[in-house]
Amino acid sequence: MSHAAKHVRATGSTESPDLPRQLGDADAQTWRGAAAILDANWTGTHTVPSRTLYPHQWSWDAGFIGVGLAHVAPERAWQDLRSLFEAQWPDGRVPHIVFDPGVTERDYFPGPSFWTGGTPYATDPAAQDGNGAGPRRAVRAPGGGAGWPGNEAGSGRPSSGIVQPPVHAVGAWEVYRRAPGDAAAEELGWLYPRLVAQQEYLTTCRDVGGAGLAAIVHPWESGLDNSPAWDEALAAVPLAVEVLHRYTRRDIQVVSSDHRPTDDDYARYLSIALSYRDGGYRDAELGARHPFLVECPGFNALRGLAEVTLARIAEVVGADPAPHRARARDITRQLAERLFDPATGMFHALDVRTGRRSAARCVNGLLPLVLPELPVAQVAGLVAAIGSARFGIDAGMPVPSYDRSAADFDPLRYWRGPVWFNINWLLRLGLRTHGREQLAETLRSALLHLVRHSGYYEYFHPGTGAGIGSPAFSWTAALTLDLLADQPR
Ligand code: 2M8
Repeated sequence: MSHAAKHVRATGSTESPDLPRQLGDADAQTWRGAAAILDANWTGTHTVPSRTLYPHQWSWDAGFIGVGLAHVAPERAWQDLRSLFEAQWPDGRVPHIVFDPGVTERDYFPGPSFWTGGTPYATDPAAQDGNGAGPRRAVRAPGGGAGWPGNEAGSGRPSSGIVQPPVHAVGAWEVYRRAPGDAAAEELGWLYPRLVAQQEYLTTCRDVGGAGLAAIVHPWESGLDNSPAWDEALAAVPLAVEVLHRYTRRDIQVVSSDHRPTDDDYARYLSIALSYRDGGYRDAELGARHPFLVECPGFNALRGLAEVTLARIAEVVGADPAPHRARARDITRQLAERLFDPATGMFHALDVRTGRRSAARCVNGLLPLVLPELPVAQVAGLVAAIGSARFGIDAGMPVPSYDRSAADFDPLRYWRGPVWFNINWLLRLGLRTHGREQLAETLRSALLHLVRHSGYYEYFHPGTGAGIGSPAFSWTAALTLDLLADQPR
């Protein structure tokens, strides 16, 4: 029996005792399929996004996975979040990947040796490429969780040095809300100071532009890795294709290269990451030395939503909610003043190095809808954009990752057109926050239609709805559970 299967038996979640009563037979089957994927992707300590493409733990994936596990295995959701936050760095950053020492360097690139610049822990003696081979030795990324109170020894797992959108407060809150009680309150109490430190890091160390918005130092930090939102800023990064001679891409060995970033883009991704790494992952004076610094509307909207949610969590754990409310208000105001374009009715990424906003209409520009105090006129602009032919859900398809009418809209390539479940889940939350129940329900039905017909894929073709990328994808399965549980009454 596999390790995952053993654990499933131990936690007993496969039979879905929490199957919502109101589900018909077809929905019950969709529910069981989703729960089984979360079981299969559970390693015993954390959930991987996908067994084929992403064999480690990813930061924002863990937040969305928590939302789904809340329905079928809340104790596993807490363990998953703990496992991620045990790798939090002393400066508060939560790394975008926490590596599983049981997985070889060959199984994912860029792996630990890339991020640490050290000797990899690869146990595969055949791994002799630039991805790193060497003596069997564990390395730990700077920080590695060591030094956090109560976690002095660190997680013992190496990590990357960049971050992802902070959706963990939302994930934790959903787990608590769906299955409250003393044990859940205790878990929230453990997480709360860590979530606060994560926000503190983003607010202080990443305010490179000086206006109160956090800058991302790599497209991967946005979670929308290959979005056209980064094209302009990325084009200014010197292209050094030689970097691809030193490293071997793993992604295009697993899925079609037509669906993934081009080699030129990938070379730039690597050189930006190497620049940050070689600067010791320090954030001081980034403006003077780092080649990519962008204020992303999606990232900052989720940072604001985290503060809104931390205010709720603070009330449960006996902390003061007021500073969180104030910070959520500040972030909302700064986003509204700095990244909104009245001409397009949506938000756009801003290149801190040039002060220019990207003209591209990308789905991260719709995400500020999750903020409850967004000015009414901006809410109206976003709702109009969501309903327009550019992003419209009239055709029965959820919102694509990029403007359908753009000349370079690409229905297959990663974040440049396809439909993503997590983003649409957030948009539905935003629509509900602003009382657009009918549109929210249209979106919920369209999302469920996709998984019923195509399966629980990583992303979907925005025309045909066909599944693309990795099958049996954790956040798609997790959020499916949440959408099924959340039937309108
Ligand atoms: C994708 O990103 C990773 C790098 O972090 C990759 O392409 O290898 C993105 O879709 C990201 O948002 C996601 O968290 C990750 C794992 O699902 O995959």
